[in-house]
Parts: sequence; structure tokens; C-alpha cells
Amino acid sequence: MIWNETKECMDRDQIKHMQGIRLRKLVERIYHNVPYYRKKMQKLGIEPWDINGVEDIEKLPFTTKEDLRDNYPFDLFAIPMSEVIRLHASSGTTGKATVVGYSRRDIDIWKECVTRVLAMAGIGKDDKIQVSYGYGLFTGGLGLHYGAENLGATVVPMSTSNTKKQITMMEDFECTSVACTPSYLLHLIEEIKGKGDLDKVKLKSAICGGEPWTANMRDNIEESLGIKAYDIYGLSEIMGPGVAADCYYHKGLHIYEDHFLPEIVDTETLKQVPEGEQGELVITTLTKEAFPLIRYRTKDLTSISYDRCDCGRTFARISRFTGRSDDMLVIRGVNVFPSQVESALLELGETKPYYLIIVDRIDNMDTFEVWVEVDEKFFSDEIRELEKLRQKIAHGLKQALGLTVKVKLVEPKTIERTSGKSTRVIDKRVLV
Ligand code: DLL
Repeated sequence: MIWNETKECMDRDQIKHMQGIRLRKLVERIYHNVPYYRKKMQKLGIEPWDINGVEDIEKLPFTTKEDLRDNYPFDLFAIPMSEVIRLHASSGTTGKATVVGYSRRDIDIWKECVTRVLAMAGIGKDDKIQVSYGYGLFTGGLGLHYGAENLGATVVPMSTSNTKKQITMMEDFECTSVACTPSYLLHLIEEIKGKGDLDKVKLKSAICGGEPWTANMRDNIEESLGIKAYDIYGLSEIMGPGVAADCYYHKGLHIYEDHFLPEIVDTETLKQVPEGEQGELVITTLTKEAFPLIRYRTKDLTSISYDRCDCGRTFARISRFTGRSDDMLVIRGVNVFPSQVESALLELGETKPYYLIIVDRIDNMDTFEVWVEVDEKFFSDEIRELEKLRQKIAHGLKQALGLTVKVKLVEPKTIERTSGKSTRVIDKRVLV
């Protein structure tokens, strides 16, 4: 079913024209309502009327996660707080979270985008969708939830964790779709297979995203369950899930260009690269009211194609992501920057400035271990003292990252010193 053919199948000239009008309005709005953007534009000598269409986008400055941190929590909001009806947040590069606000219209547009994604995956009113993304400040749970309700499907709001209960609900309620990270779905599949209960699962589709995954992981999911697994992309800074998603043909993710203007730029020169070439995805939010972003550097690496898809949709498609241009890790759907670990350790004290993060994937679940060097005296003290310190650090890291962390305390000079850039992370997950 194509839910919104008129919007998703416009011809390219129409799309460009509409984006131009929306971009002009956006620039005017942020110039007048967000002092930070106004100053940035004035510094570059740009006035709102210099932006007449999408071809002028490169005149505008980029926005980065650091800009969001510098304006924490609300200084980039473009409407009064009385008009903001929801806040979400995700990890910042250090202690401070990235905060996002939504007006009522922003929430409606978000709902519509997710509804399109689900409709594109063939989900309708007769389906029951189990939402196993986290509910709360993370955008996954509520994003999928409202989109599915808007479509008229029956939502089972499971959120994360409690695998046994997840499986019971999936089987007893005869859910026909599930929305969760691909690695968690693989974990669920292993558990269900282990019980010999695969025939009790009535799924027809899965909506997977929130973390990088490979074509092999998708094949594994599709073949194990005999379903279609769709890729959904998004980031909280821009909106949440539903910025882009793939269709039945799995030939790239359609980006909702009526709301998001994509560019692919070279990570060194920051100039746009030609269609089909790899670079960093940069997004301008064309319609957002509360928290508009111009040229936001997502750090996600991909390429773009403007050809009409086999499904008939004309919105540009971005290819499966090949990685990130920064050091952000996605652990069980949670974003973690090594710098967050560093600042949490610094705050706790009692450790040396040497740590090593070891990431692995065991039984399709990500594991996150941190080795921390501590003073020799802890090793000569009673073992109880060492264990107390280990627990304190594990607790502190859990608070800071929102993630269970296995901590190993090691003696000074255990962690390899290098003359160049030190290796803070060993990621053993081979995404195959
Ligand atoms: O992960 C929003 C989301 C929730 C998307 C549920 C899809 C499903 P953040 O926590 O801000 O938001 O993390 C965003 O996760 O910049 C990518 O690096 C990564 N990511 C998200 N979806 C995909 C995907 C949500 N389909 C960051 N493929 C992004 C690869 C993805 N990476």
C-alpha cells in the first residue's frame, strides 16, 4: 500500500521548488528567532534574502553537536517554551545531553513520517506492532508508537528489556510486526529458536534501525522468520526515527525530502560531493518549528541517489550507512562517545587518565567493558577495597552513559601507550 502517493511521488522539479520555498521561510525564521544563528550568519555576511532556493544552501553555515552543547539546553529553540509540547534528549559528546523540543506541528509531522515508513512496510490497521525500542527520552519508542497509532495499527508498547516477556507477548498477542534494533531482533530470534517455538511467531515484518546493521544481518532476520525487515533511520537532533526508511525493494532509504533537505559532503573539504559518492550526511530541517537545524552534520557516512525507485517513489535515497566520521559508538541502540567515559572517570576521581573501551557482541547482544588504570595501592590493599572501587566506577559510568558497563581495574601501565593518537576503543563487533 502506498499511503501518501501524492507526497511521495512528486516529480523532482516540484520537490526542489517546494524545498526552496521552505528553506527561504526557515532561514527567515531562524534569523529572527534564534540569536545564535543570526550572529553566525551575520559573521559570514549572509542576510535571509541571500537564500533564494536550495542552490543557495552552501552559503549557510553548518551546525554541529558542539553547537548544540554550547546552547544547552534551550538556546537554539525558535519558539517560546509555552509552544513546546515535548522534549527528548540523547547523548552529548561529554556530560551534557543534546536536547530537542517539538511544537504540536512538529509532533504531527513526526507522526506522519513514521506512518509513511510503516505503510511503506505494508503495515496497516489490521496489524499488531510490538514496539521494543526504549520509551522515554530516547526517541525510538514514542516515535514508532505515535506513528503506528496514527496509522491505525494496534500498538503493543513493550519498550526494551525482559526478553522472556517480549517473546510471550509477541506469541500470545500474535504480533504481526516488531520494531526494535536489528541486533536485539537477532537475539530474540536465537531465544525463540532455543525454545523450539518459531512456529508460534506470526510476524510478517520488522522495522529495524537505531544502529548500523549489514545486509547479512537483514538476510539472517528475513530467512529465520520468513519476514521482510525494513531499515529505519533517524536521529534525535533532527526528529527521531522516520527521517528515512527503505521500501520493499531494499534499494536505499527514502529520505522525506519534504521535511528534510539532505546533502552529502566531503568530510575534509566540507563541499558537496557528486551524486553516488560517499560522504557525510548533512540535513536541514525544512519544516521544524521548535528546534530547526540548518546544515546539521550527522557524521553518518552514506551516498545519495535521486533516481526514481522501483517502487515509484521519487524522494532521494541514501544508501546503507557505512560508518561514522566521528568516534560515536552505538551500543544496544544507546549512543556513547569515548569522551563521555573520560569525563565520567574524571568526575569520579581515583583513577589514572588511562582507560580502554572494549566492545563486543555476544549472542547478538553488545557488551561494553571499560578497563581503568588505578593506583598501585589499591592492589596492595584488601581485595574488598578494590571491589568497592570497581563497583563505584561501574555505577558512575552507568549513571553517565545510561548503559550497564563491565569495569575491570588494572594496574598502572597495563594499557598500551602509543606515541600517536592513543587507542581508546577496541570494537570487536564484526558486522557481518
Ligand atoms: O537512534 C533514532 C532511531 C530510533 C532511529 C529507532 C531508528 C529507530 P539517536 O539515539 O539520536 O536516534 O541515534 C542516532 O544512530 O546518527 C546513526 O549513527 C545511528 N542510526 C540510527 N538509525 C540507523 C540506521 C535514534 N538505520 C544515530 N542505520 C544516527 C545505521 C543508524 N545507523
